[in-house]
Amino acid sequence: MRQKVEDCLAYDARTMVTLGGYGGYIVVGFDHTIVNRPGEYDFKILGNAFYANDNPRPDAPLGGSSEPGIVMVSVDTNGNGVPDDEWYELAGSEYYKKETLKNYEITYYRPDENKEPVTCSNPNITDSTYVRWTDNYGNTGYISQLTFHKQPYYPQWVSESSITFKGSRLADNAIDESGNGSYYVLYAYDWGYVDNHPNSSEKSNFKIDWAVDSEGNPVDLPGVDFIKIYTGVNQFNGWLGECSTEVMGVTDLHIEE
Ligand SMILES: [Ca+2]
Ligand SMILES: [Ca+2]
Ligand SMILES: [Ca+2]
Repeated sequence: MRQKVEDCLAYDARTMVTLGGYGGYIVVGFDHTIVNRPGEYDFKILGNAFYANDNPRPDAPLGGSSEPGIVMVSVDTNGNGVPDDEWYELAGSEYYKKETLKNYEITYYRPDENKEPVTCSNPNITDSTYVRWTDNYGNTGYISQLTFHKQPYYPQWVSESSITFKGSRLADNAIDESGNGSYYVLYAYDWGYVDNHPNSSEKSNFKIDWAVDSEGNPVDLPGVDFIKIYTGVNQFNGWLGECSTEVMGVTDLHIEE
């Protein structure tokens, strides 16, 4: 799977990689350090976000298909070429808001392969209790299996029966504007998230200046060697499925050619 993902993204291949539900992530590296030019955008992350054309709500804020992913950056401090160094979150527009949960932890449980699917009123959902999750705020829920995606959802390269992800959790961003489940609008956050604004937007660019440590203190990084992106919202949106950040590439904005 690692090789498959690399083939999707490396050398500007621009093939979409879907990170899955909250916490699903990818780490990318480069053949050089992405330099931080203070005050300037340093890299762009491509997703597949778009704005809605037919939002029935007048004067709605920008939204459509925004599935915000949170960005972390790292410096290869120990020089071993591997991302085993400290990570810093890029504090986007939601970072300091009280609705953003810090130190969020979610655990997903491997579905029993003999599990009987549970259907519901939505014909696009083949199993509404497919992958169970619990979090450290006392919530529990399920990732539903949809007719559109027939592959196993629980990572097949993970041998353990459960898998835990930790990070910041953004507030839910989708609203069923139709009231009947037919038209969800996934609203964009202002800035600093992946798959949140269209690739043509400046708001799909990132500044290394936004990096903060685990306590939320700004850190001054001369450049970064690794970038991690994870799905930052834990929300199920009916026939669209779970909020799942897409990545199509990462570009150093300081390289001319
Ligand atoms: Ca910069
Ligand atoms: Ca390292
Ligand atoms: Ca998307």
